Amino acid sequence: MPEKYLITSALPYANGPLHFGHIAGAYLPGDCFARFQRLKGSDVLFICGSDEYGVAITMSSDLAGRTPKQQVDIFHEINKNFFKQLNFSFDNYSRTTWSGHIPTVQDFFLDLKDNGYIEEKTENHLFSVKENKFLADRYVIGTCPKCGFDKARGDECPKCAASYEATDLKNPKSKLTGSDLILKPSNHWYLRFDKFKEKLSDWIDKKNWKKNVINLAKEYIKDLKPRAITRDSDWGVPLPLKGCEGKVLYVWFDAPIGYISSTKEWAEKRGTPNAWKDYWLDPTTKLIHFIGKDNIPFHTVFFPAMIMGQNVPYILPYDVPANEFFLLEGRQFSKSDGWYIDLEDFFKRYSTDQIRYYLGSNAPETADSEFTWKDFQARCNAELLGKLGNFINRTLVFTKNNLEGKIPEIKSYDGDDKNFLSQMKEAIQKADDAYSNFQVRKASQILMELAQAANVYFDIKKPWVLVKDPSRKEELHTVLGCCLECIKHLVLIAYPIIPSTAEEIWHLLGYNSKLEQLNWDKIKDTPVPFNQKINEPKILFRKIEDEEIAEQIAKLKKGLAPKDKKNDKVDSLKEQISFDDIEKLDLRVGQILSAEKIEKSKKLLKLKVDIGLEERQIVAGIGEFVQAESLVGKKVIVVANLKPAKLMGTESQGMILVAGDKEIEIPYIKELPPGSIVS
Ligand code: B3M
Ligand code: ZN
Repeated sequence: MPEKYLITSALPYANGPLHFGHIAGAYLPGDCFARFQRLKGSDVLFICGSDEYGVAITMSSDLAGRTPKQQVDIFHEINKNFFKQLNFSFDNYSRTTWSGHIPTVQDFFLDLKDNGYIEEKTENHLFSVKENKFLADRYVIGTCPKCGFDKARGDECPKCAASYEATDLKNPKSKLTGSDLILKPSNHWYLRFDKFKEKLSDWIDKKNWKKNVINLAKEYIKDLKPRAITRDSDWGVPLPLKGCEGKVLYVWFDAPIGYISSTKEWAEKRGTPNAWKDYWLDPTTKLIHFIGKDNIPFHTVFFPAMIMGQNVPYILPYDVPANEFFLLEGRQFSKSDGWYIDLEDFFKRYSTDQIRYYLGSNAPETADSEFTWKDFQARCNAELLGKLGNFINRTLVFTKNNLEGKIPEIKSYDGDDKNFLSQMKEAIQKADDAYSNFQVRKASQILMELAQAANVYFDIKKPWVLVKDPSRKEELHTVLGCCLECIKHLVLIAYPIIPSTAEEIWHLLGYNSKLEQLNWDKIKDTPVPFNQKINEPKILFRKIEDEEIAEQIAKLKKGLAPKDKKNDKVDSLKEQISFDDIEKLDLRVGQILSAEKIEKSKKLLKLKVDIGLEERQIVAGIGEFVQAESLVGKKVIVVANLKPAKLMGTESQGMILVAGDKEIEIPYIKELPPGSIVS
């Protein structure tokens, strides 16, 4: 029986675009593991999706002037596409607003309640007099009770991963208004996590997980207290009790159950609605949660306790490989601070496998690691191109030019050949171990060490000398035979990290099959067939030039520099107009329904705008300054009585108001509906 793996990557909040910082920790390692296990013949299901409830969403949608639903609709699509662009192999990418999620979560709650683990209590909660409401989670900011970090959130500390009640924070304040908070009684439902102490400790004692994961989990188990699992909000999974309107379940109660509901959605989509049980209810399934270190307590303590306390025999995690953080040139990625990589621009210049390799070879497995443009260039040029690409290219070109493009037969071996072959065997075994133990970084090192050893072998054997001497034909065949065999080994080791390049090399070696449908051990043990015709060699990786890296670094630094608020030159004022002239303008609030680039134009965006009375198509010259998707849902000021005109062949029925010309800022309307008059 093949091993069965249920692999999850943390469900990202659909409240903003993901960046490489997220990908390196909880996502790429999950994808590499899933791809490796499939190649090993395991039965694999790889699950993810958007986390769409909770304060992380409502707060960001408030700030963006959108409804929570509009917010999650936008970022679910953007993030899903980002994963597609990175060639992720999720079997399902769901969202927690999927209808099947709600009953699954509510059943958890009702079971836990029936089993005596949930109680209703009236306790003091943080209340903002100024805003006249209770504040929780990210609406509260204060000093972490554990590490003293002064910008800790109401439910968890982004610095030390501590998780607590908002009332535990020192000096709590409203995140939005900065106002002081008072304590006021309110009723909520509490999960008696304290009742799971013993069961959790016995369970975790048998685990052989990463040290930091085990240690943090144990620390939490020691100190388990009842915790509020409800919130006052209209955005979330409703509490399934009568008379509790306006109460929803806390996002960390519903989100991990999203792994189960995403699997249910997968099963429904493929027409076998019960297939999720083959994974979640089979005790031999190995459930692996790939997460960032800040999510450790929820995956190793709170979610397992919830599973233990309800009635469905769901499996508990087999392992929780939590990774550290991935930074950008020494500090956290932050779009609002200008410290980020423009992804659209990135993918115009670089390939998916270049970034996958870079993130994999630099994965923050044991300590924080970082993206630096120089290191990205060095790894792409010196390793992917200089070691791997170079060896593959010189071998294939030599085979094409001197052996009629056919795999030669190996008839005899000398010591060097044998040594080279055993290096391949050893590398494959080491890579197998590394991938099995979630060590992508190590696997990438093994890949490059083998490529380097192969280049050394090629140089020592000098096939360009052998080919000139007909009496050394057999030797020549052995050398090229060994090199081609080595390419096969490199393909296998490379596949989980750079799958499309690996498929391409596999094809260049003359195979018609798809690597992903084959088996690691079979490929390893079957020599590349004698006489197989290779395909036309081609360059696999492009060299990254110094100038383009200098340009990227300059762009990053410019993004960070404080914006010069004062214009060097302020345009002089236009001629005065009368109030009647103003009266002629019909300005309205319009909501942008869609936004797309107009082909062949750098600047123009085609917008569909709802102006209350009708839908308009407006062409705006702002494409250089904003990402089209980021406009969707926003409310802007529209000149509604401007005569229609054609811009690059596209009709524009109005104009939107923006400030600035070299750099622009768009004034957004927060509350008023489309159609409202602006005067
Ligand atoms: N969305 C937290 C985060 O993105 C959260 C993970 C949920 S996993 C069930 O950091
Ligand atoms: Zn802390």
